[in-house]
Amino acid sequence: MHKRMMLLGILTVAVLMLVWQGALAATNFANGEATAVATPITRVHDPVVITGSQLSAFQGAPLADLVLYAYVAATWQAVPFQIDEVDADDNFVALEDGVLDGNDQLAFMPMDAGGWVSATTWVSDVTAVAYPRYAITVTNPLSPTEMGWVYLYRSPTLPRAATQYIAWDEAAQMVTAVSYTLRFDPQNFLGVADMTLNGTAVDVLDRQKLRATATIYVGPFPIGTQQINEESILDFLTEPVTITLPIVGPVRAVGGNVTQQFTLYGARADFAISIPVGRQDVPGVPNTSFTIDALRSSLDLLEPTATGMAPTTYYDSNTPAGVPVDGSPDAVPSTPLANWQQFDGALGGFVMLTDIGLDSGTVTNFYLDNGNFNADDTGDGRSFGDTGFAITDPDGILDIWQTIYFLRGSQGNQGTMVTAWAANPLTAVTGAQWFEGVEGPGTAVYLPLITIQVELGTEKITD
Ligand SMILES: [Ca+2]
Ligand SMILES: [Ca+2]
Ligand SMILES: [Ca+2]
Ligand SMILES: [Ca+2]
Repeated sequence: MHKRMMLLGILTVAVLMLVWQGALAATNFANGEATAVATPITRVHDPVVITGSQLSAFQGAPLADLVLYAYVAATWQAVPFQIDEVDADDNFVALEDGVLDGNDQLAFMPMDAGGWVSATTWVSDVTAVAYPRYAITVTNPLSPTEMGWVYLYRSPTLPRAATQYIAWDEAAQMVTAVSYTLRFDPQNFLGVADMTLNGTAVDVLDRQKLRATATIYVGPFPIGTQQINEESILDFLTEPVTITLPIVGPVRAVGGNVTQQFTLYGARADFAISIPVGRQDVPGVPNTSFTIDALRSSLDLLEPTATGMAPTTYYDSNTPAGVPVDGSPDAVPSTPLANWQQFDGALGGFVMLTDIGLDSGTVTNFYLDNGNFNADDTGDGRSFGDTGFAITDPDGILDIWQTIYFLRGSQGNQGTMVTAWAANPLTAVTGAQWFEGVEGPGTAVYLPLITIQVELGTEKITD
């Protein structure tokens, strides 16, 4: 009985909201605006990604003819966006066929979304009005009153946005994004060499460090162990480790190959690496094989007092109060596995989320803060909050997914919030519309869909 009453209450509020939404739209119509404004979306790190299958009216359209706009302060504004082609093997490619199909991806940033406009308010462009457009409703599931709208038009003549959130210099092996730069040094070692934060010029990172212990076998017999680091691993790799990013901006840079994938945004970087760690033949050496017994990947800062990052604090899901990154050792637990790790310094910081897939093996947290010089170490020979993960006795295929969210400085512990961002991507609903009130499929249900989505997200209804 109580349940039914609650359900009735939900339906009543939903219907009331439909009426209210209709009244709002009508009022704006009377003022000649035909627009509505929601609470703007406050998230700036995560993109909105829509697949071509959500844009069925544009299937087969030349990608060069599609252009994204938002209605902001009563003006149509071009929105930075890109449509990346994905081939039948799910790989991002610089050029597939140049036309939209189901698995191609439209990407843009939520803070570029604008207000809602009625289906009769269009850009002033002769070509655009001859085709349908897509109204795309973006919602922040962490705060569902935060909504925004963008409109995807088909027109080769509508101007494109000039803003770039990311740029890649292949010769310098350096990505320059809104909130960070990363430089790689493939001639000398594997991994990230330099990192700057929030428009400052100073490198805050000593380098990414790799450590591995391998056992070498001749036939079935172990003949010794070999220590490998981010420098010596170059001797074992037959492929060059120079990074190519065939897809670059304005919203993201995407690249990689079967074993490693990069997706870099203005304030977020995603890495995915897949490598075999079971027993393997040593290339070019008959009857010889090796196993990986231990593996570590970590990011080691430069001394914070020297880079201007001091005070820098390290946090992780086991260490919520934080410890100072000052070269003096700290008590940071190696277990249980931390689902996030964070640096917070004066110039900025980042939260690193790591997910590891392995057939067998033991994964632990790695953290080392020790400013004493160690002649056996690489880089500057000292460790300032050297942070990452370590694996012992791995077997099978090792899959590593890492996402780094770059933050402003002196924010304190942001781990829970960033973890929630990663777990709750922005959602997008698409609806095709036709000019001059010509209603195609989707238009008729567009408004009610939005309204119901708004309502189901509010506290009042679920209470
Ligand atoms: Ca395509
Ligand atoms: Ca460096
Ligand atoms: Ca310390
Ligand atoms: Ca160091």
